[in-house]
Amino acid sequence: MEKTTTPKTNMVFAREVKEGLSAFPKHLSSKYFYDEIGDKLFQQIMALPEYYLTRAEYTIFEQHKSEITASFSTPNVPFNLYELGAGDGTKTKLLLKELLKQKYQFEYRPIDISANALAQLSTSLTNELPNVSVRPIQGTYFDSLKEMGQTQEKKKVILFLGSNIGNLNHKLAVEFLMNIAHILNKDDLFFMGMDQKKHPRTILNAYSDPSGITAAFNKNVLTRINNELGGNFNLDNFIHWESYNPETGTAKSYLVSKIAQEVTIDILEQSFEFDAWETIHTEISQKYDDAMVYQMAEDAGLRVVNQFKDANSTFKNYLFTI
Ligand code: AVJ
Repeated sequence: MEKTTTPKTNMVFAREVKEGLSAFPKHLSSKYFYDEIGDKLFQQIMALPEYYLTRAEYTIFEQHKSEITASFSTPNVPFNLYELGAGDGTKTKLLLKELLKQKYQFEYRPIDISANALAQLSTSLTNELPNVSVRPIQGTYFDSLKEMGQTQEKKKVILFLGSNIGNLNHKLAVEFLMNIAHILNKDDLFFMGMDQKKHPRTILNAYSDPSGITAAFNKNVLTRINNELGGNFNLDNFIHWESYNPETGTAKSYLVSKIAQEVTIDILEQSFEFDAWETIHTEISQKYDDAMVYQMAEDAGLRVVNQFKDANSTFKNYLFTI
């Protein structure tokens, strides 16, 4: 009989885990934090008192929504509003409301890898903002960018919020921005949220909450290896550790092995040795300043045309064109 309860083995996941745990130092990608459990943990992170990012960006939208939407377009120029990694849309709804109020002609096109997340977002928009026309796109950033580039249509405004770019290292971030530059036409816009350098303690606290939710989020990659690849990680044998380098603006998350141990992953038919206090690097969350942003834009063929910030410059949203 077919086993329908076992999740389909993700071969890309298996290959990347094998590579990451065979490397020195060991690493795993933060993109694997996000499954149904991981999505819920991230929702809880956004509600933590220490995790200032979401609230800061929300405040920027509340305080500057009319200037922000006015910088996107005018009521007589219709456009498509794309959003990469739309999530639950709490912040975007503020902008959508304002666009409706100002009688802009637009279609909202949220893009997400998770069909489930898109379905939930569509339902909540139908209930809360029935006058917004919504056409979701299910897929990876990469595929959807390709699709956007091929369809020569209306003006486009692309949103990439929440400092999601911060999960990419410098080289990958510039490559990503180059892909954006490539699909933008003359009047198109790219609107991106980027967390800013600030007191190192504030940043460390945002990624090491005493309630342990961030630790659980980080360890979710091990849970997924256990469930989806037949691993036998004992989560209690690892601690979550955060570092922040104020010189580079890079926050890094690690899982640190408390003891010497061996972990077996059935699907890989392989065991991996950990020395006591050996690390697995799992995430980077880059913090920016204007000099960095302007340099990255220049390297990618983009131009900063506007920026919006909260009172303490905790967080900024930059508007780019080609
Ligand atoms: C969703 C990538 C913006 O890096 O701040 C939150 C993910 N990791 N706490 C971030 C995250 C740990 C978050 N991003």
